[in-house]
Parts: sequence; C-alpha cells; structure tokens
Amino acid sequence: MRRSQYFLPTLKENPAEAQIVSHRLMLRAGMIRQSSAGIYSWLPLGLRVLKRIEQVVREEQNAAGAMEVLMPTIQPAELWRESGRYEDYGAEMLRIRDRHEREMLYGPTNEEQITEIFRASARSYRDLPRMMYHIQWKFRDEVRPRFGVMRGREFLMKDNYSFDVDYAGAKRSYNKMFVSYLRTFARMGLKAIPMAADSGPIGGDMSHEFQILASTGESRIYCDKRLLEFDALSSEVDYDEDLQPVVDRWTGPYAATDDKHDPAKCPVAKGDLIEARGIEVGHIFYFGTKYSKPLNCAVSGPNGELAPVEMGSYGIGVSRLAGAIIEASHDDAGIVWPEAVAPFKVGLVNLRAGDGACDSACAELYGQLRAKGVEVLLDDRQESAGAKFAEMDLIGLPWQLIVGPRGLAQGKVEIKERRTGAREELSREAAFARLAG
Ligand code: P5A
Repeated sequence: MRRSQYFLPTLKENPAEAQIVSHRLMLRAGMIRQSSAGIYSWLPLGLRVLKRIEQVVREEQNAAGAMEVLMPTIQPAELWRESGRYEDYGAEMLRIRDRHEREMLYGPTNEEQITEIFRASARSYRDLPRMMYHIQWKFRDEVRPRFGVMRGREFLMKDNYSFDVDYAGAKRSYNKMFVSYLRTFARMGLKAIPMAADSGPIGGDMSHEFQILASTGESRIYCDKRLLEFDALSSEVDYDEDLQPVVDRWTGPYAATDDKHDPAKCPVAKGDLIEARGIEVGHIFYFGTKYSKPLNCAVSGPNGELAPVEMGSYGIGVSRLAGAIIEASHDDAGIVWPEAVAPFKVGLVNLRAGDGACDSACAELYGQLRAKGVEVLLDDRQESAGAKFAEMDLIGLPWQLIVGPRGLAQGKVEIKERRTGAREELSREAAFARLAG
C-alpha cells in the first residue's frame, strides 16, 4: 500500500475524549472513528488489525476442532422467551420491532440461537460432540460505554458453543477451549491469566475469565508470579489427548480477581504474589443443561433414553483485543504491534520522495517484498523525514525500512526494529532477505 493513496487520518494532538492510552492511540493512528457512544467505524488501518486478530482466533478455534458458522445479529424475542432470558437480560438488551410489530433484538450473545439450530437436527449421542463458533457483532447497551473499543456497546466477539452427551464430555470440551485460549493469546504476544470467575447472565457453575496484564486494566487481580512464567506455546497441543494436566498446570497456582482474593487465606508466599491490573479478553462457561432443557435440545443415548445435551460457551472479545494489545504493547512514541497482528509488517520510508534513485530503490524493494507475501506500507509522500518517522512510530509497524540518498550512494539502507529501537545499516539485498524471511 502506498501511503500517498492510503486513508490514514492520523492526529497530532491527543483527543480530549480519550482517557486511556489505547483509545488515544487508536484515534491518533486513524484506526477507528466514533459513530455514537460505544459504537465505532473501523478505518483501513484498524480493520487490518481487527482482521488479523480474527484470523489468529479462527485458526486456533479450527485447530481445536470447532466449526465456523455465521449466525445473524438480529434474533426473534420468542427464542429468548423460551429460555427465560428475554426479561432477565434487562436494559442491556437492545429490543426492536419490525414493521409487523414482531419483537426482535440485537443479539448480546447466541446461546439460544445455536441451541435452536442444533436441536433441529441432533437426534442421537452419535451426533455429539460438536463445537460451533462464529465471529459476529454483538450489542449490549452498557450503562457506561468507555475506553473506546474496550467497553463498546457494539463489539465483535468470537463465541463458541459446545454440545456433549454428558458431564465428562462437556468438561473435555471446556478444557479444549481453555488450552486453545492460552495458545490464542500467546500467539498475539499476550500473557493471559485464567482465573475462576462468576458466570453472570450466561449462567452455570464453572467459569474462567482470561485476563491480560495492563496497568490501565479495569480488574484488579492477584496471582502467583509462576503463572507468568508458563509458556503456552512451548509444546504442540494434540487436542485428542486428555488436556486436564495442562489445565491443572494453569489453575493449580493461585490467581484471583479482587472480589475473590482474601489476604488472610491467600496460599501464596508474599514474595511470589503479584498484584496487578488486568483486562478481560476471554471468558468461558460450562452451564450443563441450562439452555438445552428449556429449549428442548435432547439426544437419545446408547440405550435409547432421551437426555438434554450438556453445553458450554466460550467468548473472546475480538474488538476489545485491538485495544488490549495496545495497552500491553506501546511506548511514548506510539503503538508497538506484535508481528502476529500488525496491520503491515514493514513500513518502507522513502526519505527523499521525488529523487530518482530513492524512488526506484523503494519501488523495487516494495515489489520484491510484496512478491514474497510481506505486507508493506510505503511512505512515498513528500513530507519531512521527522514527520514520516513520527508517524511510523505512532502506527507501530514492527519493522521500518529506511531508504535515503546518502545510504543509497553506498548501496545501503537502514532497518529499524520498532520494539527495541535497534537500527542497522545493511545492503539492499541483506535487508530484503531479513524482512522477507
Ligand atoms: C461466552 C460466549 C459471553 O457472552 N456467551 C457467548 C458468553 N461471555 S462474556 O463474558 O459476556 O463476553 C465474552 C467476551 O466478550 C468481550 N466483551 C466485550 N468487548 C467489548 N465491549 C463490551 N461491552 C464487551 N462485553 C464483553 C470480553 O472480552 C468478554 O470476555
């Protein structure tokens, strides 16, 4: 992509309405634009990040054996009357009527809907287990939408639903998602800590939320520092194996949110206890037959007896993650994207646009990198070097490839790693080989 043709409305000043760093940086980097309270448009740079986050989530869901579907945003009220949640959900639910005065709602979550889909065809225990997920917009009329996309009213969620024959099977599905979440967040460069949680309006009696550490997080958390040392990606997970040992490894050491932490009863030695702030980026639930029973989603067992299926649901805040990753990864100059979710891998800076040698070196590097599948943003504008560097740092691409007349005269270009600030002068070929790898 050429910067001269790109829609990237960056801001020099800090927007007054933004209270936290990720909101400020998303607005300044031209990633999002507010439409109304808690509702945002995603501009080209922001949408690229959102899609990349989505893709990591999708790959890990598929690897765990879940199947992608797509359910609508608008649901009929009667479905929610069947489960009893239509009234229970309260003012957070956006209720609407169509032209025939039929009551509809903009889905805050999809437990009812997936159960309705599944019950129409599931007959026997042989049809189980199944996991189905979608990545779809949700609406919750939050009392206080704030912090940009971190607490929106409209937000993008990955929600997965599991169907099993019995508790043992449901626990297995739960564990699969538990492990899959550790992998998903680790791939994004995040350290996520699972902790026992309340199940709230989703219900059920087993639930974990996944919190990533960030000083601006909304939740106060306590955890054994050894939890931070575990590496979720160190071993390839084979989802056919019993995953309980992996789960025990993570839930064994102490971790709790504020409301659950009792200093008098805390089992962790003082020196090992970390007190931090966290952002909830995922939440998983086991709720057994809470929805399958009222909605009549049952299958026959090996002896022909009919029993409601055992269910769980598993959410990841996809749009929230865009903000959460920035909270976890930025510096004074701007965003520092982990490579796995960066909107472009390389920012190619032409220090003297209009200079024949610089233009042709940039065009060549741009073409070669793209031919290797590397996403490049080429700053080909006639702006000052300072302005270009400041913008590159602000938008946080992992690598800057800097081409100027002085270096080129000696056959050299410069590479800067955004995270460390480390700079290196290299030949064009060596720079290309480094970035194309
Ligand atoms: C699990 C999947 C559920 O809704 N039903 C389907 C279950 N869980 S949850 O905890 O309520 O939400 C899952 C994740 O969605 C993100 N999230 C939000 N993101 C941005 N703005 C919001 N207002 C918002 N509300 C929830 C969180 O990351 C949460 O963990």
